[in-house]
Amino acid sequence: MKKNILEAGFLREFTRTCSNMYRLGWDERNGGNISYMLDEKEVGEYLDLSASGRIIDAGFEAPTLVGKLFLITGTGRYFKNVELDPETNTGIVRILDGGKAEILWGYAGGGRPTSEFAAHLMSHAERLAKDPAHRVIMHCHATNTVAMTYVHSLDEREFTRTLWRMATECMVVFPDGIGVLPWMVCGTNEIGRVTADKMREFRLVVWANHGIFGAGTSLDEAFGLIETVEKAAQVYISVLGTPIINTISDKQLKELADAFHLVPKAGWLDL
Ligand code: 2HA
Ligand code: ZN
Repeated sequence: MKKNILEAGFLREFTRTCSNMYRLGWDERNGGNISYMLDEKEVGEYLDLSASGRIIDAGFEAPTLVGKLFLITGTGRYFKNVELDPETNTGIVRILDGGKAEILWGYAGGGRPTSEFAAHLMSHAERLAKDPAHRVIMHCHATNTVAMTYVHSLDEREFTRTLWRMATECMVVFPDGIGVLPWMVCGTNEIGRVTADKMREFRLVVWANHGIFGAGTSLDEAFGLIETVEKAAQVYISVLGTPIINTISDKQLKELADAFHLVPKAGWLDL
């Protein structure tokens, strides 16, 4: 007898995260998407994993992810509605070889995973290669982060340095910095590939004039990364145009990193 998946801890945490992000204003309409790599044994308590499901075309191959299970928001679905009806607005897929995926649960009524499936899966493959504990890729339209891409240089060293200064937390949360991509058409394998390439080096990738991607070993970690960037970007937008008379120096940023035993991205502090 299988347990009720609507009561599964991983599903509850996922749907609550979508609600939080919606209320923060980061996921208007169908904006944003999350994918969460699940533990097969845990999912097996809720679903019969030997039953075969609807096969979909993923549009690309992710050889190192074959056999892995992901809980992913659905394309065209609204974060606002995920917690109310997870079975329609999200789904669980198993990655198959040959660029296919099998729907094991969800996407009721004929849905499928997010339009940013490529960016998610390619990024999972890169993060997993770096860190076996990696689990989550999260994308949203965090307002101040997007605003900042209109008025700040998109040079990733400069972008990161500005954020490091805008809130003391930043150096502690993302000493490894932020990757920044110029505006591109979203929902394509091309943007997926360049995002994943950045994910080799960074856990955070900003898409100029669009949004941000965060990677983490848990939903909380990916969310916390994005939340910290967004807070600092909010401070930046709040003081924009006003002469800065107090800031955090590179020497102080180094002291901060040392105090927390962290190594800032090499060469990104002027010491
Ligand atoms: O899911 O956010 O980037 C809708 C989007 C596309
Ligand atoms: Zn988006």
